[in-house]
Amino acid sequence: MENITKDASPKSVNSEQPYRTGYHFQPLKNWMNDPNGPMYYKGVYHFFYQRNPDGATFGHEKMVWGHSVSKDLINWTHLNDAIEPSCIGDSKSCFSGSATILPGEKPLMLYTGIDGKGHQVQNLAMPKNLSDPYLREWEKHPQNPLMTAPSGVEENEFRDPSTAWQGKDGKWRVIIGAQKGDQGKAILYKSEDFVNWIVDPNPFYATDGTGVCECPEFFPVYINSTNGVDTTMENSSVRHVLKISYYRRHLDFYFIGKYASDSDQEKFIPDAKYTETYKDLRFDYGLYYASKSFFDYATNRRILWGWVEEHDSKQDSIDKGWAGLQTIPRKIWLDKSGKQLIQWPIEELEKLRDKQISITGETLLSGSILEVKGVTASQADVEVLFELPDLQSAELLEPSEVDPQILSAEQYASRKGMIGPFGLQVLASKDITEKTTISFRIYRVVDKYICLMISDPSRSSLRQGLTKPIYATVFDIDPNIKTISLRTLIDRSIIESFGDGGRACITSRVYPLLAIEKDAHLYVFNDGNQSVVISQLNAWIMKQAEFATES
Ligand code: DQQ
Repeated sequence: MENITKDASPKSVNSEQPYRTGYHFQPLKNWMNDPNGPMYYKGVYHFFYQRNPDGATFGHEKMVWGHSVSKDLINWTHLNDAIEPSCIGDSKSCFSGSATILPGEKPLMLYTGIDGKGHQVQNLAMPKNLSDPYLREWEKHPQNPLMTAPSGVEENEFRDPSTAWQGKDGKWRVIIGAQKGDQGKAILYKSEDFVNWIVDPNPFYATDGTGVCECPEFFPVYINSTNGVDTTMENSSVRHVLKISYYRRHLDFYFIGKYASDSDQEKFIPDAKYTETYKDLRFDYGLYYASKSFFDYATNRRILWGWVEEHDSKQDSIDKGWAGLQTIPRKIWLDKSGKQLIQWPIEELEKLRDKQISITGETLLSGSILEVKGVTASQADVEVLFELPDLQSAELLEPSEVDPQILSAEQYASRKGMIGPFGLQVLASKDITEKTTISFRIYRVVDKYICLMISDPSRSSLRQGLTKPIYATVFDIDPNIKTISLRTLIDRSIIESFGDGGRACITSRVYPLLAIEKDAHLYVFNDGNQSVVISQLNAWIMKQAEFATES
């Protein structure tokens, strides 16, 4: 790489900026939101993202696409902005979009522009020089905008083209998020040449009462493999996933189902409808939005990115000079049950694992707390396998009580549990006045067992003025289960937790006052009546990822 400067020494950045992360993706400064157009091209991973070039808050009328490249999805070089307002289709902003790699290794970007009237329209951008693996320069198609809001779609609620796929008839398809009245929809367009697009009169997917569907995604997953698959694949070896970011709830939901491509009305038929209850499937039950995945054909993985916003104030963002993080890229695949996706941090992250502390076969009696000593726990990767007691002793719940919202509320959480809560206390101060708790608690419901997983930052900071919601989810567990795993990625102001091998994920943002740098501690605890055993715990201090800037 020529003309690369390493960004300011991490130490100095972090002592003034305790909440800047050590290994999660961040630009040098300013506001960042949605991941855009991630892809692999000629040996290089590309990551684009929504960015305000002028400041640390969302840039109404001036959003651009930031651009960074990497060989391993962990260490990054920031390049110049890739897509900025420059044509009639995007004079007021370049909003989110996706990459499609056409046959012959030709990457194209479909993205939303805000035009001079403030309307949302869809544009095409192409790399200027395909022999540059960094794809530093992008140009706009002269016919932009290629799509304006069709009838039945509001002009201000028409955005975020997905990655396109090719149907059996050879035509390209793309879905775009939209709204009419209170109905949210993903509308389908088709094209023979990627430039002239024709809207399908029937929505590909629609939900009443949801408001606009942002950042829709549509991709296949193998039924019997953890490998990823190209977006165009359509045969009996795959099922399809539709992801919608519902603006009104500011949450990402996904649906597994059937791509009815042969019927008169080409559409997606989900196995389970959106219910607006805890039963809806989500990639992450914490702070997480506008996610975007891509098929990494170099390693045959589908990799998912997600935006994690701030939970301190707007003024804090201005003072910090930045806002917004991305999760660690996660490999995703269909669970053997076919009923949900599984997620796991990409294995490249493990290169950053440094000093390791292990605990094996330690019993955690009721009410015990054990410090994991020797690990600077402000930047760590922790994996624990808990051995469970006999499940028969689990508390009984009525089916009507099975709701993570109810179970994580004070009234239930304050009751002493039988099996759990047990788990980790992370980014904790020495005296534990500050801590974020990630816990499991097992219940019996009629003839099955469920696990409640909670990420609770309510005591994460002595600072005032922070938003500290308790996040929770429940999932069924096998009645013969003997162990349950928890992996937590701790990185100064972000905590990403993966329960039961990636079946349930929860991300939180925290801003401790005491538990920073060397003063961040890590504990394992058990508050349930029954003992649990730490079958195996491994905690690694995480090295700093490299972030460089090309000048
Ligand atoms: N963010 C983008 C929009 C998208 C929203 C603008 C989702 O394109 O709908 O920054 O966070």
